[in-house]
Amino acid sequence: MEDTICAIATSLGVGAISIIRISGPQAIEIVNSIFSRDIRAMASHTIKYGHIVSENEQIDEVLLMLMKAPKTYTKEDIIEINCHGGLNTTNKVLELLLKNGCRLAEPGEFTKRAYLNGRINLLEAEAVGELIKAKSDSKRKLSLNQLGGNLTKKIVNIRDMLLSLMANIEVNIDYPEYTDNLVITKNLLKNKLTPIEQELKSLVKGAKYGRIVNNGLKVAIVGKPNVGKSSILNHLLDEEKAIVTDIAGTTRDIIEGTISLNGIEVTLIDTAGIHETDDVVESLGVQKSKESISNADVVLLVLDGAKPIDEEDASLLNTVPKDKTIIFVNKNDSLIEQQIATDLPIVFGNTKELNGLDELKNKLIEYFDINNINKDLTYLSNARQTDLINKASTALRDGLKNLDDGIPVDMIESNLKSCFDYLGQIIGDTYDEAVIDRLFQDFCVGK
Ligand SMILES: Nc1nc2c(ncn2[C@@H]2O[C@H](COP(=O)(O)OP(=O)(O)OP(=O)(O)O)[C@@H](O)[C@H]2O)c(=O)[nH]1
Ligand SMILES: [Mg+2]
Repeated sequence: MEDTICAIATSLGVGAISIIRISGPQAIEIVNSIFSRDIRAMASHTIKYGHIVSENEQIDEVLLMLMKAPKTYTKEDIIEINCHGGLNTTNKVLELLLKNGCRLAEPGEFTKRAYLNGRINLLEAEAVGELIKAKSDSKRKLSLNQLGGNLTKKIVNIRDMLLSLMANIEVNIDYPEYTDNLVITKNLLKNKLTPIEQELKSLVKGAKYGRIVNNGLKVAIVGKPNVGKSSILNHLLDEEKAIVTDIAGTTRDIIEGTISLNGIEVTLIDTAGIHETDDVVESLGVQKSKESISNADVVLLVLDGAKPIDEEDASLLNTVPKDKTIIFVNKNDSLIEQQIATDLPIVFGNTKELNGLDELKNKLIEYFDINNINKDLTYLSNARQTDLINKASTALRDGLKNLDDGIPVDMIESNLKSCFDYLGQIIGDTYDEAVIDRLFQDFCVGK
């Protein structure tokens, strides 16, 4: 971090203004050497008008913003040069900075410095990256809330409670003769850990919600041929995306489309009808349909309501994963009386009179608790955070279980320590350099 880094912070292309950002100990000195006015005595958080010059040639007319350490994004001296937009001018100013001692910043390096200098924690740094990429209101709010600090506060509070319990247990071990210290008994520890377990559980549940907001949901539409899978896809998308005919085996490959359910991105995946076939192309399609079942968040198993359940339907009803399947009995415009023996959620409808499709959407909203997801939007979200909160929660649960199994209080401390460490990794209090490097590589240059 002794280097002074620079990068174009705005997207490169023809535009009114481009911003070049410089951060580091030599920022003022380097910019001073290419600016028409002396900025060494310039007050912090002010703007100066002038020209970028190289060997007496004016390169551009600019506004220069100076922010002196430590009240800056990186906690280092930062200068932002507002130059005219466009490739040539912007690149020329950047080249001059590089020639005069700056190094080109790596992706996310400004935010990495903000984190390493203690301006933001790792959770907040990740939120910055997500905020820039956010393409929907929900994603934007999720990132903004992570940046807002409430989650950090929750995690810091839990860690403080764990730390004070661990310290108290240590004191009990090291100074058993001091009777005025609070003695952590099994019951006392259980009473203290139970609310923490609840809090961790809610963070784990929140992380599931956060993942849904960030990654959306995948719904695989499966069933035997000709039951109306592609018709359902088309109607849900409100677009003639897939070919529909009365010939069984019309769809041979995966066809995808995306809808928004109360702000959550839902990818609908139409698949080839699953059945035994000798046709090479069709059987490859069937293979893909089966893969879609394993990759989906929910499987929509479509049955033909106009015909009795046959062996192929029965076999599918048996093989679909019970924990993530909804049944849609299609063609109820010509429904025959029949009983479908299943405990799975079931919706009846058809694509001719457009019956049951709204109910199906509501079922999906209910199934994934989408209305509740949207209420709060203060969740951990990415895979790293989810993995760590799961581990933290498991460590604490293990501690409580060990207590119940009669393991002495002082031996529970290692469970508490694991929980404490996993939570620390979420906010980057303890960190692994490789993880940090990988994390910032996903950022754009200039952030
Ligand atoms: N009566 C009636 N016919 C329907 C309904 N939905 C689809 N169909 C008809 O059923 C036939 C098959 O529809 P598709 O949507 O192509 O069925 P699929 O499940 O995608 O078929 P494959 O791609 O071959 O697996 C077409 O002739 C549709 O018009 C419905 O709700 N009622
Ligand atoms: Mg089809």
